Amino acid sequence: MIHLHPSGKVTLLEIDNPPVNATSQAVRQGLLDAIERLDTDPAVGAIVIAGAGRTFTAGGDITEFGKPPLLPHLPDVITRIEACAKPVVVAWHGTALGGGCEIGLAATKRIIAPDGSVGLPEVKLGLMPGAGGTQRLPRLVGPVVALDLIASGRMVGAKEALALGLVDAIAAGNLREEAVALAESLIGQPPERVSERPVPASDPTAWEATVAKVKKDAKGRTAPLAAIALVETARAEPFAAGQPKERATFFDLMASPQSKALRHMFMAEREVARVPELAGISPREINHIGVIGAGTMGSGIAVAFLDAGYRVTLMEASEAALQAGLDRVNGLYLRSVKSGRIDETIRLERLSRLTPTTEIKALAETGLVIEAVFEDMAVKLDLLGRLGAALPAETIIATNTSYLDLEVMADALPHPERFIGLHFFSPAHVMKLLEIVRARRTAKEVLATGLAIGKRLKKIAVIAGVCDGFIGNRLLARYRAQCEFMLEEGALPQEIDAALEAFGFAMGPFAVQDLAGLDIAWARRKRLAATRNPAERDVPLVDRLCEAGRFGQKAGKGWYLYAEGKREVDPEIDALVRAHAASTGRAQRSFSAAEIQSRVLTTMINEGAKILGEGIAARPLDIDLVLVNGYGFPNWRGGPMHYADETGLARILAEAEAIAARDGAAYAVARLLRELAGSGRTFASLNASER
Ligand code: T1G
Repeated sequence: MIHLHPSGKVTLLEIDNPPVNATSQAVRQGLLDAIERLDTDPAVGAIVIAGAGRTFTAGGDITEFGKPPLLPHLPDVITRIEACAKPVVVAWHGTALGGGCEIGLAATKRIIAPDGSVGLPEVKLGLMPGAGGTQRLPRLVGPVVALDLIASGRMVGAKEALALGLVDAIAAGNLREEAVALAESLIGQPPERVSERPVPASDPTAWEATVAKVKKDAKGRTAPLAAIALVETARAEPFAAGQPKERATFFDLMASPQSKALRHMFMAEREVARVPELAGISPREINHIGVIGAGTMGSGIAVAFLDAGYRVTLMEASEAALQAGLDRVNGLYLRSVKSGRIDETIRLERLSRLTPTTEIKALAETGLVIEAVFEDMAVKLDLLGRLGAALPAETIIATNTSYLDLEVMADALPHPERFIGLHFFSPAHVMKLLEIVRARRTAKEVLATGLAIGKRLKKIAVIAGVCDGFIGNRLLARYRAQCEFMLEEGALPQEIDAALEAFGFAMGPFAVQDLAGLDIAWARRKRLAATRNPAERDVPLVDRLCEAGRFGQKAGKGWYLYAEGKREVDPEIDALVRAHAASTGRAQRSFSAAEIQSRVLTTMINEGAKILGEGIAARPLDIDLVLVNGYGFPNWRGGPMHYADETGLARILAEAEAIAARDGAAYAVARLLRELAGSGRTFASLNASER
């Protein structure tokens, strides 16, 4: 775990705990023992601490969290490092995160590799640094910068770290050799300790502005607010008084539901890629892909692939449509340059890998073709027939459909085992979620290739089976309908949106519909009208809105009025909703926010349980990832299935039974929910491989 490399009067202490040198119990013990030994060894004049492998350390071992803490505690180890009578230099490479950053803050000097980065990301796990970070960082870089870094959890690169005073030097060549030389130069000097420094004075306006920003960005999360209090403590009190407060906050947050949820998310994001049945199956190597359809979706997909280093052939039916698509792609890149995300050289390099075409045969040289044409089965079937004829038998063919039946599409293709769904979310180059839809005949190798592509695109790729709406849109359809049912029983759209926004959703469902455009839902309703089961509860309000030209934000009005982009409640909508509600003959009453939340969440959870029972999603964590990364579900609630466990399945079951009794067969209680609640088990117990 800890290796010692003596070099003259300097000893380099190396942390070696793959894959990311987390400060697990054995590392903490090893560090403590080594420091005590080196501190008293007369042959040693100074110490360097470095990390083996790809990174210095990613900090606290997340797999130990939530369990009884094991001795020695990291803060004590770090206090011992700082108390060392000899100079200690930390050599940061890769990522020095959390506890890894805190080790460095206790050193005499810090040196970083040019491509290294450093940060205190604990807030992303619903925590605060617990090993002195909140008390030492303000003393090193000032309270304003410290608060920004601690509350945002962002990592800073070497150059910024130097500019902020977070490091003393950037290595010009060999990091370890330069760290040893720096340590050597300090021998004999009494080590300067960060904890003994005063917190530098700060501009009150800048401080107030940073505090205000942190509060605004917190949006329901408690950890960022704790950052304000802890940096305030550092300003007001000596280190010895501040550290116990930091420690107490750390343990409070560790026990909080928010941190538990965020840790679940962290683990789920990594677990989702582990699909037991695909173990040992090698994905195909693909570097050149084709996209058909250069509308909003298609051009976003093309950009996502270009950004990840692929060659992309973009096809449209006509020159005019192709040009419009290219304009879209160019527009996205110009915006990225303007915002500083990429520079001109990168833009040109990415665009150089794009080949526009109107010829289907130009796609023959690609390894994967994604169709993103109009969402209409006849259009798709016609295209798939032509693709089947024009492409080699092994080319993987993917559809970006969000609702249509993949089995029907697969029938239109020779070699349907190469057919798969790659359901991107708009804007495709930004949104993290990718649903990978497996049809009945999809080959495992093709599925594994889909997952590998998702990883290269840096997306969270979740495998879903074929059903109407897959995982995300199927849940969405159900809970949206539930929101509309409440409109028939006395609630108003703004009340429902406010309740769900208070729960933590980025936007309420009616505001989201206005943003996306109501005509989409309307077109779908018209398409499904003929086959709709008349016994099923249905709310025709969207039809009324669209008939009145209220298509949402783009029309300046939908469920709300939009004056200069600002959302405003419209009395006309209140009247329309009330009149419709009265016409149903249902009893009218008012709804509390808690009631609205409970009904919507239960509907989501019940449908999630059905999806699990049917094998559409493999594990509850897959559903949690879809809702959080594609549908604005607050990550600090951990997704609907995690939330269900936290709420208690008995309570969820009772509400689900009430919904089923009122709203009919489509809302019947999921067998799995009944079974789990009945046997006192949780959804988490089905995340078998999650640690
Ligand atoms: N503990 C345990 N395992 C970890 C880990 C950690 N901190 N970080 C990563 N792993 C595992 C991860 O599960 C995966 O495992 C493998 O390493 C590679 O990770 C008092 C206590 C470091 C930027 O929040 O941000 O310090 O799936 O796939 O994309 O204040 O991991 O292979 O089995 O993510 O190259 C603060 C969290 C802790 C850092 C690397 N630290 N990690 O990203 O690889 S709180 C964090 C990351 C703290 C003190 C407290 C990233 C990464 P497997 P990966 P990557």
